[in-house]
Amino acid sequence: MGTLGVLVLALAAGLSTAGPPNIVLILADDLGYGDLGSYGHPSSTTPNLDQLAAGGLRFTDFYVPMSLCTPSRAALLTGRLPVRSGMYPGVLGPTSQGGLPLDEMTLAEVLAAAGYLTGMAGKWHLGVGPEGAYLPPHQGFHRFLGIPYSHDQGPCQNLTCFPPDILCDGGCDQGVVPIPLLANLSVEAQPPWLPGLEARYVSFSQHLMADAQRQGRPFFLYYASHHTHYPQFSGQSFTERSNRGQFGDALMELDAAVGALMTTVGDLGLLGDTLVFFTSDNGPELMRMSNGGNAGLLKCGKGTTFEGGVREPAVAFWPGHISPGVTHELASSLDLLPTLASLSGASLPTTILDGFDLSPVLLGTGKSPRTSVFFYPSYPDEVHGVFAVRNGKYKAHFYTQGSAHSDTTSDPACHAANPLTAHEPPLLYDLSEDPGENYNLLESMEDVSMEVVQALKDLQLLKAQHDATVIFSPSQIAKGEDPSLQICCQPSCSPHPVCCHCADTQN
Ligand code: CSN
Ligand code: MG
Repeated sequence: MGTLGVLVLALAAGLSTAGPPNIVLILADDLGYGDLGSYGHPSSTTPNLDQLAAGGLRFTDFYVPMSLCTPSRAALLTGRLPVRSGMYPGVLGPTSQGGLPLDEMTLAEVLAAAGYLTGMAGKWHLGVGPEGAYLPPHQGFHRFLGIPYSHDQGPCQNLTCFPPDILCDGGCDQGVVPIPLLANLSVEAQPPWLPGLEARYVSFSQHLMADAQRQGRPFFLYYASHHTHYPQFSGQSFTERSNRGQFGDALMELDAAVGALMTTVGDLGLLGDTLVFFTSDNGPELMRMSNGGNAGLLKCGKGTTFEGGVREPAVAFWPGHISPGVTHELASSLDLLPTLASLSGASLPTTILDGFDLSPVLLGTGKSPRTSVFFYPSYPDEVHGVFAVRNGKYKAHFYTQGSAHSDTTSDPACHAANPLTAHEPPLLYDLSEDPGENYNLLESMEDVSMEVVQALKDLQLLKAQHDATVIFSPSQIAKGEDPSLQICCQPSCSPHPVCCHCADTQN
Protein backbone atom coordinates (compact mmCIF):
# COMPACT_ATOMS: atom_id res chain seq x y z
CA MET A 1 0.00 0.00 0.00
CA GLY A 2 1.31 3.46 -0.92
CA THR A 3 1.68 6.43 1.38
CA LEU A 4 -1.65 7.79 0.23
CA GLY A 5 -3.40 4.57 1.16
CA VAL A 6 -1.94 4.63 4.65
CA LEU A 7 -2.92 8.27 4.97
CA VAL A 8 -6.48 7.58 3.88
CA LEU A 9 -6.77 4.67 6.32
CA ALA A 10 -5.34 6.74 9.16
CA LEU A 11 -7.68 9.62 8.37
CA ALA A 12 -10.66 7.29 8.14
CA ALA A 13 -9.80 5.91 11.57
CA GLY A 14 -9.53 9.45 12.87
CA LEU A 15 -6.05 8.59 14.11
CA SER A 16 -2.90 10.64 14.23
CA THR A 17 -0.95 11.24 11.06
CA ALA A 18 1.98 12.51 13.17
CA GLY A 19 2.75 16.19 12.74
CA PRO A 20 2.09 18.65 15.51
CA PRO A 21 -1.30 18.22 17.20
CA ASN A 22 -4.06 20.78 17.01
CA ILE A 23 -4.57 22.39 20.38
CA VAL A 24 -7.86 23.45 21.95
CA LEU A 25 -7.31 25.21 25.27
CA ILE A 26 -10.60 25.79 27.06
CA LEU A 27 -10.62 28.11 30.05
CA ALA A 28 -13.61 28.52 32.35
CA ASP A 29 -13.93 31.67 34.45
CA ASP A 30 -14.14 31.41 38.26
CA LEU A 31 -15.13 27.74 38.06
CA GLY A 32 -14.26 25.90 41.26
CA TYR A 33 -12.68 22.55 42.03
CA GLY A 34 -16.05 21.11 43.01
CA ASP A 35 -18.24 22.40 40.19
CA LEU A 36 -18.10 19.63 37.60
CA GLY A 37 -19.96 16.35 37.80
CA SER A 38 -16.64 14.59 37.23
CA TYR A 39 -15.21 16.40 40.27
CA GLY A 40 -18.11 15.36 42.46
CA HIS A 41 -20.73 18.08 42.16
CA PRO A 42 -24.09 16.45 42.87
CA SER A 43 -26.37 18.69 40.80
CA SER A 44 -24.31 20.20 37.95
CA THR A 45 -25.18 19.10 34.43
CA THR A 46 -21.81 18.71 32.69
CA PRO A 47 -22.07 15.62 30.45
CA ASN A 48 -19.61 16.83 27.82
CA LEU A 49 -16.90 17.84 30.27
CA ASP A 50 -17.48 14.61 32.18
CA GLN A 51 -17.00 12.69 28.94
CA LEU A 52 -13.71 14.50 28.33
CA ALA A 53 -12.67 13.58 31.87
CA ALA A 54 -13.67 9.94 31.37
CA GLY A 55 -11.81 9.65 28.06
CA GLY A 56 -8.84 11.78 29.09
CA LEU A 57 -6.47 12.44 31.95
CA ARG A 58 -8.11 14.15 34.92
CA PHE A 59 -5.81 16.07 37.26
CA THR A 60 -6.49 16.17 41.00
CA ASP A 61 -3.57 18.49 41.81
CA PHE A 62 -3.52 21.18 39.13
CA TYR A 63 -2.83 24.75 40.26
CA VAL A 64 -2.78 28.37 39.19
CA PRO A 65 -0.15 30.69 40.71
CA MET A 66 -2.56 33.53 41.55
CA SER A 67 -6.26 33.40 42.27
CA LEU A 68 -7.48 36.23 40.07
CA CYS A 69 -8.27 36.55 36.42
CA THR A 70 -5.63 38.85 34.94
CA PRO A 71 -2.57 37.34 36.65
CA SER A 72 -3.80 33.78 36.13
CA ARG A 73 -4.38 34.33 32.41
CA ALA A 74 -0.98 35.96 32.05
CA ALA A 75 0.61 32.90 33.67
CA LEU A 76 -1.34 30.51 31.44
CA LEU A 77 -0.31 32.26 28.23
CA THR A 78 3.33 33.00 29.11
CA GLY A 79 4.44 30.14 31.38
CA ARG A 80 5.77 32.84 33.70
CA LEU A 81 4.80 34.01 37.16
CA PRO A 82 2.56 37.07 36.90
CA VAL A 83 4.96 39.11 39.05
CA ARG A 84 7.60 38.65 36.34
CA SER A 85 5.33 40.14 33.67
CA GLY A 86 3.96 42.96 35.84
CA MET A 87 0.43 41.51 35.84
CA TYR A 88 -0.34 42.44 39.45
CA PRO A 89 -1.83 43.62 41.76
CA GLY A 90 -5.53 42.89 41.23
CA VAL A 91 -7.01 42.93 37.74
CA LEU A 92 -7.07 45.21 34.71
CA GLY A 93 -10.18 47.28 33.96
CA PRO A 94 -11.70 49.28 31.09
CA THR A 95 -9.65 52.40 31.88
CA SER A 96 -6.35 50.65 32.67
CA GLN A 97 -3.30 51.94 30.87
CA GLY A 98 -1.24 48.79 31.27
CA GLY A 99 -1.37 45.36 29.70
CA LEU A 100 0.62 42.21 29.08
CA PRO A 101 3.95 43.64 27.87
CA LEU A 102 4.45 42.98 24.17
CA ASP A 103 7.91 41.54 24.80
CA GLU A 104 6.30 38.71 26.76
CA MET A 105 6.07 35.66 24.47
CA THR A 106 2.61 34.12 24.55
CA LEU A 107 1.60 30.55 23.79
CA ALA A 108 -0.08 31.90 20.65
CA GLU A 109 3.19 33.47 19.51
CA VAL A 110 5.07 30.26 20.26
CA LEU A 111 2.62 28.17 18.22
CA ALA A 112 2.18 30.73 15.40
CA ALA A 113 5.96 30.63 14.91
CA ALA A 114 5.64 26.85 14.49
CA GLY A 115 3.08 27.27 11.70
CA TYR A 116 -0.17 27.10 13.65
CA LEU A 117 -3.27 29.09 12.77
CA THR A 118 -4.10 30.73 16.09
CA GLY A 119 -7.42 32.06 17.30
CA MET A 120 -8.99 33.21 20.50
CA ALA A 121 -12.66 33.37 21.44
CA GLY A 122 -13.86 34.89 24.71
CA LYS A 123 -12.52 36.96 27.57
CA TRP A 124 -9.00 38.39 27.26
CA HIS A 125 -8.33 40.49 30.39
CA LEU A 126 -4.67 41.16 29.59
CA GLY A 127 -5.08 44.81 28.64
CA VAL A 128 -6.37 47.04 25.87
CA GLY A 129 -3.87 49.93 25.59
CA PRO A 130 -3.73 52.79 23.09
CA GLU A 131 -5.23 51.70 19.75
CA GLY A 132 -5.73 48.26 21.26
CA ALA A 133 -1.96 47.73 21.49
CA TYR A 134 -2.30 44.94 24.11
CA LEU A 135 -5.20 43.07 22.50
CA PRO A 136 -4.90 39.46 21.22
CA PRO A 137 -4.15 40.42 17.57
CA HIS A 138 -0.89 41.95 18.87
CA GLN A 139 -0.14 38.99 21.14
CA GLY A 140 0.07 36.13 18.65
CA PHE A 141 -3.57 35.48 17.77
CA HIS A 142 -4.35 35.58 14.04
CA ARG A 143 -8.05 35.85 14.85
CA PHE A 144 -9.96 37.15 17.85
CA LEU A 145 -13.61 37.37 18.79
CA GLY A 146 -14.31 38.39 22.33
CA ILE A 147 -14.55 40.91 25.12
CA PRO A 148 -11.48 42.65 26.55
CA TYR A 149 -12.26 42.16 30.27
CA SER A 150 -14.97 40.79 32.58
CA HIS A 151 -18.60 41.36 31.66
CA ASP A 152 -19.29 42.93 35.06
CA GLN A 153 -16.72 45.66 34.30
CA GLY A 154 -19.30 47.78 32.51
CA PRO A 155 -22.97 48.60 32.83
CA CYS A 156 -24.67 45.27 32.27
CA GLN A 157 -28.29 46.07 33.15
CA ASN A 158 -30.67 44.10 30.95
CA LEU A 159 -27.79 42.43 29.13
CA THR A 160 -27.92 39.19 30.98
CA CYS A 161 -31.65 38.55 31.27
CA PHE A 162 -33.30 35.86 29.30
CA PRO A 163 -36.23 35.88 29.17
CA PRO A 164 -36.24 39.65 29.82
CA ASP A 165 -38.80 39.39 32.59
CA ILE A 166 -36.78 37.09 34.85
CA LEU A 167 -34.65 38.69 37.52
CA CYS A 168 -31.15 39.56 36.27
CA ASP A 169 -28.31 38.37 38.49
CA GLY A 170 -26.60 41.23 40.28
CA GLY A 171 -25.15 44.61 39.40
CA CYS A 172 -22.15 45.72 37.39
CA ASP A 173 -19.77 48.69 37.11
CA GLN A 174 -21.23 52.07 36.12
CA GLY A 175 -19.51 55.14 34.71
CA VAL A 176 -17.49 53.21 32.15
CA VAL A 177 -18.23 52.24 28.54
CA PRO A 178 -20.66 49.43 27.75
CA ILE A 179 -18.81 46.15 27.23
CA PRO A 180 -17.45 45.96 23.68
CA LEU A 181 -17.47 42.78 21.60
CA LEU A 182 -14.37 42.88 19.42
CA ALA A 183 -13.71 41.11 16.15
CA ASN A 184 -9.92 41.42 15.90
CA LEU A 185 -9.43 45.14 16.59
CA SER A 186 -12.89 46.40 15.56
CA VAL A 187 -16.00 46.78 17.65
CA GLU A 188 -18.61 44.29 16.52
CA ALA A 189 -21.24 45.48 19.00
CA GLN A 190 -21.22 47.64 22.12
CA PRO A 191 -22.66 46.07 24.13
CA PRO A 192 -23.38 42.66 22.59
CA TRP A 193 -26.43 40.74 23.69
CA LEU A 194 -24.75 38.53 26.26
CA PRO A 195 -27.02 35.47 26.06
CA GLY A 196 -26.04 35.15 22.39
CA LEU A 197 -22.29 35.31 22.97
CA GLU A 198 -21.41 31.67 23.64
CA ALA A 199 -23.01 30.58 20.37
CA ARG A 200 -20.98 33.21 18.48
CA TYR A 201 -17.77 31.96 20.08
CA VAL A 202 -18.60 28.40 19.07
CA SER A 203 -19.29 29.42 15.49
CA PHE A 204 -16.04 31.45 15.32
CA SER A 205 -14.15 28.42 16.65
CA GLN A 206 -15.73 26.03 14.18
CA HIS A 207 -14.67 28.28 11.31
CA LEU A 208 -11.14 28.54 12.66
CA MET A 209 -10.76 24.75 12.88
CA ALA A 210 -12.21 24.11 9.44
CA ASP A 211 -10.11 26.88 7.85
CA ALA A 212 -6.91 25.53 9.38
CA GLN A 213 -7.66 22.08 8.08
CA ARG A 214 -8.37 23.50 4.63
CA GLN A 215 -5.03 25.34 4.76
CA GLY A 216 -3.26 22.14 5.84
CA ARG A 217 -2.09 23.76 9.09
CA PRO A 218 -2.51 22.79 12.72
CA PHE A 219 -4.67 25.13 14.78
CA PHE A 220 -4.45 26.58 18.26
CA LEU A 221 -7.82 27.61 19.65
CA TYR A 222 -7.89 29.44 22.98
CA TYR A 223 -11.51 29.29 24.07
CA ALA A 224 -11.92 31.50 27.16
CA SER A 225 -15.61 31.55 27.98
CA HIS A 226 -17.20 34.22 30.21
CA HIS A 227 -18.88 31.31 32.01
CA THR A 228 -19.11 30.94 34.96
CA HIS A 229 -18.17 34.50 35.94
CA TYR A 230 -20.66 36.68 37.78
CA PRO A 231 -23.28 37.85 36.82
CA GLN A 232 -24.63 34.52 35.64
CA PHE A 233 -26.64 34.28 32.43
CA SER A 234 -27.16 31.80 29.65
CA GLY A 235 -28.58 31.47 26.16
CA GLN A 236 -32.21 30.71 25.49
CA SER A 237 -31.84 26.94 25.32
CA PHE A 238 -30.17 26.73 28.73
CA THR A 239 -32.07 29.20 30.85
CA GLU A 240 -33.92 27.39 33.62
CA ARG A 241 -32.79 24.04 32.22
CA SER A 242 -30.26 22.93 34.82
CA ASN A 243 -30.86 21.65 38.33
CA ARG A 244 -28.56 24.27 39.76
CA GLY A 245 -30.17 27.67 39.16
CA GLN A 246 -28.55 30.44 37.12
CA PHE A 247 -25.03 29.22 37.87
CA GLY A 248 -25.99 25.74 36.70
CA ASP A 249 -27.56 27.12 33.52
CA ALA A 250 -24.39 29.08 32.70
CA LEU A 251 -22.23 26.02 33.37
CA MET A 252 -24.55 23.89 31.27
CA GLU A 253 -24.14 26.32 28.37
CA LEU A 254 -20.34 26.17 28.72
CA ASP A 255 -20.54 22.39 28.80
CA ALA A 256 -22.67 22.33 25.65
CA ALA A 257 -20.16 24.63 23.93
CA VAL A 258 -17.43 22.11 24.78
CA GLY A 259 -19.65 19.41 23.28
CA ALA A 260 -20.15 21.44 20.10
CA LEU A 261 -16.39 22.03 19.75
CA MET A 262 -15.75 18.29 20.19
CA THR A 263 -18.41 17.45 17.61
CA THR A 264 -16.67 19.74 15.14
CA VAL A 265 -13.26 18.19 15.86
CA GLY A 266 -14.86 14.78 15.26
CA ASP A 267 -16.66 15.87 12.10
CA LEU A 268 -13.35 17.13 10.70
CA GLY A 269 -11.84 13.71 11.46
CA LEU A 270 -9.32 15.29 13.82
CA LEU A 271 -10.05 13.61 17.17
CA GLY A 272 -6.72 11.75 17.20
CA ASP A 273 -4.87 14.86 16.05
CA THR A 274 -6.23 17.30 18.60
CA LEU A 275 -5.16 17.80 22.18
CA VAL A 276 -7.94 19.37 24.23
CA PHE A 277 -7.11 20.89 27.60
CA PHE A 278 -9.74 22.25 29.98
CA THR A 279 -9.20 24.23 33.17
CA SER A 280 -10.27 27.37 35.07
CA ASP A 281 -8.48 30.65 35.85
CA ASN A 282 -9.08 30.70 39.60
CA GLY A 283 -11.30 29.33 42.33
CA PRO A 284 -14.98 30.11 42.81
CA GLU A 285 -16.31 33.53 43.75
CA LEU A 286 -17.93 32.43 46.98
CA MET A 287 -19.21 35.93 47.76
CA ARG A 288 -21.90 35.29 45.11
CA MET A 289 -23.28 32.49 47.25
CA SER A 290 -25.31 30.05 45.16
CA ASN A 291 -24.59 32.16 42.06
CA GLY A 292 -20.87 31.63 42.54
CA GLY A 293 -18.98 28.38 42.05
CA ASN A 294 -18.01 25.69 44.51
CA ALA A 295 -14.59 24.61 45.74
CA GLY A 296 -15.84 21.20 46.88
CA LEU A 297 -13.84 19.92 49.85
CA LEU A 298 -11.22 22.65 49.54
CA LYS A 299 -10.82 25.67 51.84
CA CYS A 300 -11.97 29.14 50.71
CA GLY A 301 -12.06 30.29 47.08
CA LYS A 302 -11.18 33.11 44.71
CA GLY A 303 -8.69 35.71 45.87
CA THR A 304 -7.02 33.48 48.48
CA THR A 305 -3.95 31.23 48.53
CA PHE A 306 -5.91 28.45 50.21
CA GLU A 307 -6.56 25.40 48.06
CA GLY A 308 -10.04 26.53 47.01
CA GLY A 309 -8.52 29.63 45.43
CA VAL A 310 -5.72 27.97 43.51
CA ARG A 311 -6.49 24.30 42.83
CA GLU A 312 -8.54 23.90 39.66
CA PRO A 313 -10.32 21.22 37.70
CA ALA A 314 -8.14 20.20 34.75
CA VAL A 315 -8.52 17.59 32.01
CA ALA A 316 -6.25 16.66 29.10
CA PHE A 317 -7.89 14.75 26.25
CA TRP A 318 -6.10 13.34 23.20
CA PRO A 319 -7.35 9.94 22.05
CA GLY A 320 -4.61 7.51 21.11
CA HIS A 321 -1.96 9.58 22.91
CA ILE A 322 -3.24 10.34 26.38
CA SER A 323 -4.60 7.30 28.22
CA PRO A 324 -7.81 7.77 30.17
CA GLY A 325 -7.26 8.01 33.90
CA VAL A 326 -6.71 10.20 36.93
CA THR A 327 -3.36 11.69 37.88
CA HIS A 328 -2.26 13.01 41.26
CA GLU A 329 0.95 14.44 39.83
CA LEU A 330 1.65 18.09 40.65
CA ALA A 331 0.85 20.39 37.75
CA SER A 332 0.32 24.09 37.11
CA SER A 333 -1.15 26.33 34.44
CA LEU A 334 2.45 27.61 34.17
CA ASP A 335 3.34 24.23 32.66
CA LEU A 336 1.05 24.47 29.64
CA LEU A 337 3.34 26.62 27.49
CA PRO A 338 6.42 24.39 27.89
CA THR A 339 4.31 21.22 27.60
CA LEU A 340 2.45 22.30 24.47
CA ALA A 341 5.63 23.67 22.91
CA SER A 342 7.27 20.29 23.51
CA LEU A 343 4.36 18.31 22.05
CA SER A 344 4.16 20.54 18.98
CA GLY A 345 7.91 20.82 18.39
CA ALA A 346 7.74 24.61 18.78
CA SER A 347 10.68 26.63 20.09
CA LEU A 348 10.58 27.88 23.66
CA PRO A 349 10.91 31.57 24.51
CA THR A 350 14.41 32.48 25.66
CA THR A 351 13.20 34.23 28.85
CA ILE A 352 13.03 32.63 32.32
CA LEU A 353 10.09 30.23 32.44
CA ASP A 354 8.34 29.03 35.60
CA GLY A 355 6.69 26.03 33.96
CA PHE A 356 7.80 22.46 33.34
CA ASP A 357 7.31 20.14 30.39
CA LEU A 358 4.56 17.77 31.57
CA SER A 359 4.51 15.68 28.41
CA PRO A 360 5.76 12.59 30.33
CA VAL A 361 2.67 12.87 32.56
CA LEU A 362 0.33 13.34 29.61
CA LEU A 363 1.85 10.56 27.52
CA GLY A 364 2.22 8.21 30.48
CA THR A 365 5.98 7.89 30.08
CA GLY A 366 7.11 9.38 33.38
CA LYS A 367 6.50 11.46 36.43
CA SER A 368 5.95 15.19 36.70
CA PRO A 369 9.19 17.16 36.70
CA ARG A 370 7.34 19.60 38.99
CA THR A 371 7.84 18.96 42.70
CA SER A 372 6.75 22.30 44.15
CA VAL A 373 4.24 25.10 43.57
CA PHE A 374 4.38 28.74 44.72
CA PHE A 375 1.31 30.80 45.52
CA TYR A 376 1.14 34.58 45.39
CA PRO A 377 -1.65 36.70 46.90
CA SER A 378 -3.85 38.96 44.76
CA TYR A 379 -1.82 41.96 45.92
CA PRO A 380 1.76 40.67 46.00
CA ASP A 381 4.83 42.68 46.95
CA GLU A 382 8.51 41.92 47.22
CA VAL A 383 8.57 42.41 50.99
CA HIS A 384 6.24 39.47 51.67
CA GLY A 385 7.04 37.39 48.59
CA VAL A 386 5.13 34.12 48.17
CA PHE A 387 2.37 33.53 50.70
CA ALA A 388 2.31 29.75 50.44
CA VAL A 389 4.42 26.94 49.02
CA ARG A 390 3.54 23.34 48.26
CA ASN A 391 6.33 20.77 48.13
CA GLY A 392 5.23 17.19 47.50
CA LYS A 393 2.23 16.57 49.71
CA TYR A 394 3.06 19.34 52.19
CA LYS A 395 1.93 22.95 51.99
CA ALA A 396 3.06 25.82 54.20
CA HIS A 397 1.26 29.15 54.57
CA PHE A 398 3.77 31.84 55.58
CA TYR A 399 1.08 34.51 55.24
CA THR A 400 -2.68 34.28 54.94
CA GLN A 401 -5.26 36.89 54.04
CA GLY A 402 -8.98 36.68 53.40
CA SER A 403 -10.61 38.10 50.28
CA ALA A 404 -13.93 39.78 49.54
CA HIS A 405 -14.26 37.29 46.67
CA SER A 406 -14.48 34.54 49.30
CA ASP A 407 -16.86 36.33 51.66
CA THR A 408 -20.07 34.71 52.97
CA THR A 409 -18.62 31.22 53.43
CA SER A 410 -19.05 29.62 56.83
CA ASP A 411 -15.27 29.73 57.31
CA PRO A 412 -14.24 33.22 58.54
CA ALA A 413 -10.60 32.58 57.51
CA CYS A 414 -11.75 33.18 53.93
CA HIS A 415 -13.38 36.56 54.48
CA ALA A 416 -12.03 40.01 53.60
CA ALA A 417 -12.23 40.86 57.31
CA ASN A 418 -9.41 38.40 57.95
CA PRO A 419 -6.34 40.65 57.59
CA LEU A 420 -2.86 39.88 56.31
CA THR A 421 -1.33 37.62 58.97
CA ALA A 422 2.23 36.33 59.21
CA HIS A 423 2.65 32.76 60.47
CA GLU A 424 5.92 31.87 62.18
CA PRO A 425 6.20 28.93 62.10
CA PRO A 426 3.98 28.65 59.02
CA LEU A 427 0.67 26.82 58.98
CA LEU A 428 1.60 23.38 57.67
CA TYR A 429 -0.77 20.89 56.07
CA ASP A 430 -0.44 17.41 54.64
CA LEU A 431 -2.62 17.78 51.55
CA SER A 432 -2.92 14.07 50.90
CA GLU A 433 -4.40 13.39 54.32
CA ASP A 434 -5.99 16.81 54.70
CA PRO A 435 -6.81 18.48 51.36
CA GLY A 436 -9.24 20.80 53.16
CA GLU A 437 -6.39 22.42 55.14
CA ASN A 438 -8.16 21.84 58.45
CA TYR A 439 -5.42 20.40 60.65
CA ASN A 440 -2.24 22.40 61.10
CA LEU A 441 0.57 19.90 61.70
CA LEU A 442 2.42 22.47 63.82
CA GLU A 443 -0.57 23.36 65.97
CA SER A 444 1.29 21.90 68.92
CA MET A 445 5.05 21.65 68.48
CA GLU A 446 5.05 18.56 70.67
CA ASP A 447 4.89 15.19 68.94
CA VAL A 448 5.90 16.58 65.54
CA SER A 449 7.53 13.79 63.53
CA MET A 450 11.01 14.00 61.99
CA GLU A 451 9.38 13.86 58.58
CA VAL A 452 7.25 16.91 59.34
CA VAL A 453 10.23 18.81 60.73
CA GLN A 454 12.11 18.06 57.49
CA ALA A 455 9.09 19.09 55.39
CA LEU A 456 8.97 22.40 57.26
CA LYS A 457 12.69 23.03 56.66
CA ASP A 458 12.35 22.19 52.96
CA LEU A 459 9.41 24.58 52.57
CA GLN A 460 11.17 27.39 54.43
CA LEU A 461 14.20 26.97 52.19
CA LEU A 462 12.05 26.90 49.05
CA LYS A 463 10.38 30.17 50.02
CA ALA A 464 13.68 31.84 50.88
CA GLN A 465 15.33 30.73 47.62
CA HIS A 466 12.29 31.62 45.54
CA ASP A 467 11.88 35.08 47.03
CA ALA A 468 15.59 35.77 46.66
CA THR A 469 15.62 34.95 42.95
CA VAL A 470 12.27 36.03 41.49
CA ILE A 471 12.47 39.53 40.07
CA PHE A 472 9.23 41.54 40.05
CA SER A 473 8.64 43.61 36.93
CA PRO A 474 7.10 47.04 37.47
CA SER A 475 3.35 46.67 37.86
CA GLN A 476 1.36 47.19 34.68
CA ILE A 477 -1.81 47.52 36.71
CA ALA A 478 -0.37 50.28 38.92
CA LYS A 479 0.35 52.29 35.76
CA GLY A 480 -3.06 53.72 36.50
CA GLU A 481 -6.14 54.76 34.63
CA ASP A 482 -6.85 56.80 31.53
CA PRO A 483 -10.57 56.97 30.75
CA SER A 484 -9.80 58.15 27.20
CA LEU A 485 -8.34 54.69 26.47
CA GLN A 486 -11.75 53.07 26.79
CA ILE A 487 -12.98 51.33 23.67
CA CYS A 488 -15.71 53.39 22.01
CA CYS A 489 -17.56 52.42 18.83
CA GLN A 490 -18.32 56.10 18.15
CA PRO A 491 -15.05 57.74 19.19
CA SER A 492 -16.07 61.41 19.07
CA CYS A 493 -19.57 61.01 20.53
CA SER A 494 -20.93 62.64 23.67
CA PRO A 495 -21.80 62.32 26.45
CA HIS A 496 -18.99 59.92 27.15
CA PRO A 497 -19.00 57.07 28.10
CA VAL A 498 -22.71 56.22 27.71
CA CYS A 499 -22.73 57.33 24.04
CA CYS A 500 -20.37 54.46 23.16
CA HIS A 501 -23.33 52.39 22.19
CA CYS A 502 -23.70 50.58 18.85
CA ALA A 503 -26.51 48.18 18.22
CA ASP A 504 -25.82 44.48 18.05
CA THR A 505 -27.03 43.64 14.56
CA GLN A 506 -26.55 39.90 14.95
CA ASN A 507 -29.07 39.43 17.71
S1 CSN B 1 -11.98 38.45 37.55
O1 CSN B 1 -13.17 39.05 38.39
O2 CSN B 1 -11.64 39.42 36.51
O3 CSN B 1 -12.50 37.20 36.97
O4 CSN B 1 -10.84 38.19 38.45
O5 CSN B 1 -14.75 40.82 37.14
O6 CSN B 1 -10.60 41.74 41.67
O7 CSN B 1 -11.46 43.72 41.55
C1 CSN B 1 -12.27 40.78 39.78
N1 CSN B 1 -11.40 42.52 41.17
C2 CSN B 1 -13.97 42.61 38.52
C3 CSN B 1 -13.12 40.37 38.78
C4 CSN B 1 -13.13 43.03 39.53
C5 CSN B 1 -13.97 41.27 38.13
C6 CSN B 1 -12.28 42.11 40.15
MG1 MG C 1 -11.84 34.87 36.65
